[in-house]
Formats: sequence, C-alpha cells, structure tokens
Amino acid sequence: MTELAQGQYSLVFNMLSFGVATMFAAFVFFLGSRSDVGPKYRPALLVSALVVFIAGYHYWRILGSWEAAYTFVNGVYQPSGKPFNDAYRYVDWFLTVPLLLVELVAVLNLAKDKSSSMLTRLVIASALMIALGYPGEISRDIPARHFWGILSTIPFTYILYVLWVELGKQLGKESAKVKSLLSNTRYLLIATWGFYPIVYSLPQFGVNVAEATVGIQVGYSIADVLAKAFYGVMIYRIARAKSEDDGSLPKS
Ligand SMILES: *C/C=C(C)/C=C/C=C(C)/C=C/C1=C(C)CCCC1(C)C
Repeated sequence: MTELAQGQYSLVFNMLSFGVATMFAAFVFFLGSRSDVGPKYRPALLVSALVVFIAGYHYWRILGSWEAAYTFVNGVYQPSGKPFNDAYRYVDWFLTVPLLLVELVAVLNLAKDKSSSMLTRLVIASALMIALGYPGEISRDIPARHFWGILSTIPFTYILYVLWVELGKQLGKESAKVKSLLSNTRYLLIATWGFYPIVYSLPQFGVNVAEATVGIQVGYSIADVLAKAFYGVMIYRIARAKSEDDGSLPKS
C-alpha cells in the first residue's frame, strides 16, 4: 500500500462506482429481456443476469474496501492501515468466469453430449486459470508474479484454443446473421480476456507502485464491464437472432 494523489484515488473510486452501476443496470436488463427470446435461449439470459448480479455485489464490496483502505490527510490519500481486499475480485472471477463460458455454450443450444464435454473442460480450465493467478496478484515480488502468471496462462491458452477451434466448427452451421454476431462475440471475448494478463503485468513493466495500483483497478474495471455487461448484450442479440431463425420468437 502506498500514498495516492487525490486524482489517482478518485479515478479508482469512480471506476468502481461505475462498475456497481453498470452491473446492476445490466442485471435488470437481462432479467427483463428474457421474454424477448425463445424459451430455449432463456437460460443463457438468466446466466447473464446471474453474472452481473454477482459482479455488482463484488464491486460494491471492493468499493467499500477501497474507501476503508485510505484516509485523506494533508491533501493526499494515505493508507489507513486497513488492507485493501483483492480477494473479492478473484472470488468474483472464480464464480463469473465459468458462468460466462456457460452463457456462450447455452446460447448456442448445441447437442447435449457435445456441449457438456466442452463445458466441463472450459469450466475446469477457467477455475485453474483464476486459482493460479491469485498468488501472483497478491504478491508484489516480481519473480513470483511472473511464475504464477505463466502458470495461469497455460489454462488460459487452452480456453482460447477450445473457443477458437471447437466453437469455430459450430459457426458453419448458423445463419449469416448469427454467424456474424457469434464471430464478433468471440473477438470481444478474446480481446477483453486478453486484457487481464496485460493489466496483471503492470508491476512487471516497471510502473511505480501508485500507478500500478491505479492501473490495475481501472484496467480490470473496464475489462469487467466489457467482458460481463457488454458481452451479455451480445449474448442477448445472438439469442434474439437464433429465436428468429428457428421461429421460437414469442409473438407480440
Ligand atoms: C469477468 C471477469 C473475467 C472475464 C476475468 C478474466 C480473467 C482472466 C482472463 C485472467 C487471466 C490471467 C492470466 C491469463 C495470467 C495472469 C493472471 C490472470 C488471472 C490475470
């Protein structure tokens, strides 16, 4: 923990607060729009709602922990002595990352045997990725961050491989509209998920402690909003398009 300038402290505070607002707003949207899609696709929207609810709760707790960790003295934010709790974020990821993959597989509505084998592998790999990243995240020791970061990248690479290769095969079976939405969603997922290891590496790039602290909180918050709320909107659009294709769209 180190002293932060007023602007640095406030930037993190505002991003976390934006996180709370976006996640809860997305929760209301996903729940409310379930009736816009065919019954087969509703579970995917329910999972989207669950993800942003869990994230909204954790953002609320992270914001509280951030406030408690600093006191404003002589124009700067000094560490109050209470530790900032990084574990909320990792507990959040541990729950939401597998669920984000469930969302994607659920909206595709693949044959049962195919989807459950793919899901099991994706869920195990994502849990490993988060669990291996955590010891590095809470360490300010550079070699330790490298070590855990590299271990965590192994399951991460596997997830990208499954999404690219196995899901790629699925693309061919969809209508042009669904295909283009799915392809954009896949790019969104890869771009946003790829952002996390970069943010994680800020201390390794020699950024000073105050800037790394701010960069990590702001970077993860932006990535989370895109990877959870915005991604959920893409899942909703896929569900809409697929309902149109198979005629399961509710008549209005
Ligand atoms: C909603 C939260 C999401 C989508 C979080 C995703 C997190 C990752 C893809 C994290 C990956 C990491 C590595 C690949 C190596 C360094 C450690 C991590 C955990 C930051």
